Amino acid sequence: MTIKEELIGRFKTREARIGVLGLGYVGLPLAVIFAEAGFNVLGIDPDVRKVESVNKGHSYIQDVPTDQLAKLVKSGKIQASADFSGLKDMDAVSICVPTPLRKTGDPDMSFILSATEELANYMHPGMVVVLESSTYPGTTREILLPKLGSEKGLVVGENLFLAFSPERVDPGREDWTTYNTPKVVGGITQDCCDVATAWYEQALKTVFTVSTAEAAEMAKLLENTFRMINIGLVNELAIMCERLGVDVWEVIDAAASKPFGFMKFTPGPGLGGHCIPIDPLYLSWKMKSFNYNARFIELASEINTNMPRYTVSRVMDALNDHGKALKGSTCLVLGAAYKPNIDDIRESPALDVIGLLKNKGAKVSYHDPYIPSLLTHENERMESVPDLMAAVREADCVVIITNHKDYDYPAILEAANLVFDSRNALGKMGKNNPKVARL
Ligand code: SAJ
Repeated sequence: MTIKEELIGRFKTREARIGVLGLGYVGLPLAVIFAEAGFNVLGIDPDVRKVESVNKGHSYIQDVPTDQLAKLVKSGKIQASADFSGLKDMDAVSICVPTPLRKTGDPDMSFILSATEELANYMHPGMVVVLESSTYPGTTREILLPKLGSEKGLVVGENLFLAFSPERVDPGREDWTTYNTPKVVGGITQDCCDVATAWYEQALKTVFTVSTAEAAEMAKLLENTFRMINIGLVNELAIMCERLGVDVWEVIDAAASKPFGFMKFTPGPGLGGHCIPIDPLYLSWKMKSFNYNARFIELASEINTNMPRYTVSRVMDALNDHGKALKGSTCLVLGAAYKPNIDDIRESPALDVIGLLKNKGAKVSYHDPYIPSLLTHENERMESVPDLMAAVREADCVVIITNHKDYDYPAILEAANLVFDSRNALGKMGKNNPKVARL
């Protein structure tokens, strides 16, 4: 029996020991899904608070119910540690670490590098490693393969199996979950792909295989670049419609009535989250090393990055139309999370809008039912206002940035002096309403 056959057999009997490196919004759900499939899972994370929380059976991830985690921890199916040495007993390891941008806008590979270097200390023949972090094409082959393979005396495709499988977690979504979202897998070799697929198929509903790790890395970047560019398109359309005196929301709804050949995106105050504004820049950065300028990505990024400033200029216009200067006016920002109905504020355009409003001399407060407090880009701590309706009544302008479903928009509109609605949260109530300006 070859090492490949033996390893695949251990996945089928659930004897294989699974390691998940990184217990964030991708890693913890993945650890749970492997444990639910019957594997013993060791979660590794340098953040001891996460480790302690998991070992207490307490979930800190919106998509992982605490009772589900507690049951798996109690039964011994899941345990967590901040000590990487547990990896020496693992047969299979998924790496789910962040891939942010540096301040310079270049990829920050430090998390992948440190995870790989730690894992390299514990590599042994007969291991499969799958990288899940969104990254530029070539990362698995150029960074992980040497450090986990040749430098450790292992031969990829024979006693080391290495693959890439992009995470597709959409925090807060209930229809598409870690289990039922099709999972793309691409290996350094076909045998690598076979082993990684055999592993993932034990726990996930559908695995979609591609011929190389690069194809899998690129598929993920296409998914998110597609979104970023189309959001940039509708953001520019909003700017054009305002110049033309046309209602961009009406135009988009009309275009979306086309049952084929169109996909609806909506404009907003900017692009938030840890995927969409960032992943495409990993691709444009990589292409620079091929002396290729990814113009669509650069242009869309420029438009999206400018939307907070454009939004503030429109708030200024709205106040002006009501005989008020932005300077000295009270602005209440409604919704700080980067998208509706979640508690994640990473890269949220609300932070940019708050900073820009303050720079213009406005007195700014915010409310968000999911974000009790936040740290502004200027490192100022702000708390969500305790009495929403009082704040609405007192504000010279309510600025809707994130359209959480929790808000009573008719009541807010009734109580407000003026509303700038950057998300069409008010819908028809906001159209041709003298108290409402819209993106
Ligand atoms: N946004 C717009 N207009 C739109 C859609 C989004 O302005 O039409 C803004 C959002 O407000 C947010 C940002 O873009 O600030 C990103 O929104 P998103 O809906 O793309 O949500 P994300 O960042 O959580 O993206 C995730 C991604 N999932 C993964 O990377 C695994 C993405 O691939 C998913 O397609 C997306 O969720 C989804 O469909 O919800």
